[in-house]
Amino acid sequence: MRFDRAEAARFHRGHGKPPGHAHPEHPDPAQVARHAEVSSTPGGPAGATGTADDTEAERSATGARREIEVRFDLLDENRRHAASIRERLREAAVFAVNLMSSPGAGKTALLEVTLPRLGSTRAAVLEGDIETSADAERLAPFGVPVVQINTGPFGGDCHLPAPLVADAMEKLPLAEIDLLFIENVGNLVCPAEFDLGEARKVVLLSVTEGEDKPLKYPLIFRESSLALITKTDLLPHLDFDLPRLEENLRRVNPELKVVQLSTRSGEGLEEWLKWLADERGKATHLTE
Ligand SMILES: Nc1nc2c(ncn2[C@@H]2O[C@H](COP(=O)(O)OP(=O)(O)OP(=O)(O)O)[C@@H](O)[C@H]2O)c(=O)[nH]1
Ligand SMILES: [Mg+2]
Repeated sequence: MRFDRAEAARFHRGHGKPPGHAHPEHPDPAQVARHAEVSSTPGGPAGATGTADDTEAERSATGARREIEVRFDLLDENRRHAASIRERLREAAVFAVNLMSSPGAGKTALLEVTLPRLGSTRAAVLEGDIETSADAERLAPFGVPVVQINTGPFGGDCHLPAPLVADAMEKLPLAEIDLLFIENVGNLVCPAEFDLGEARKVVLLSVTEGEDKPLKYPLIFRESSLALITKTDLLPHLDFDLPRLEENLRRVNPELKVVQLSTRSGEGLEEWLKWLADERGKATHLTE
């Protein structure tokens, strides 16, 4: 099995799966670890250094080569960083929530209405985007620590990887924070695969996106504890089948809690805030 550098880069950017991926939705690090081979020097016996599952045809096709074995496991590396983040959050008693959705479903808008309503709970935000600090600037007026993470300079990942989150956390006064929101890069696929050490994953789906999305992109709905159906103020203007969406959500994840929410009308805000407080309470209890 070969996993060349182009493929590795493509996978690292979140645009592909590692070759030989046994279960496309629940990557197993052991399955992901591969050998990268770099053919560079002619000469030497064909296939002399080939990996066990090389076919004879592959070996003769590539000819003799000097082989550099590069063992890597991107998901495993992510998992290690996530475990260390989780430990740092536990030690500092910080409850972290990873907000995930398609671009524009309303993650930053949710934070804009949430931050002023947290009472004595001390919040901070990590803002993930490929480019720009626009979302961090939107949250600046709320007076909470906000760190923008841009994945653009690191290959343009369409999700936040744990190593970047770990670095960004260094800039936060964790001892003075109770609740950390991580706004992931807008994408309904990649963020679901990368553990960030968070306590809860929350997926937002706006009513303009279509009721079929849980069936088409199931992983993010399976991984989440809560689904916020956003922009419900727009429902009167849309041909959107809310019961069908709820049924699709249940089919994909019967345990998923679902809250309808609008940052415009205020629908669902109290329920969202209650969920946050309840879940934080449970997590604190678990770590004591
Ligand atoms: N009508 C309506 N519009 C909303 C609501 N929430 C957000 N919006 C609008 O939807 C657009 C996108 O909202 P954002 O909060 O920027 O979405 P986002 O998920 O943070 O987007 P990215 O960070 O780019 O992924 C903005 O124009 C918001 O004003 C809502 O409840 N109702
Ligand atoms: Mg945003």
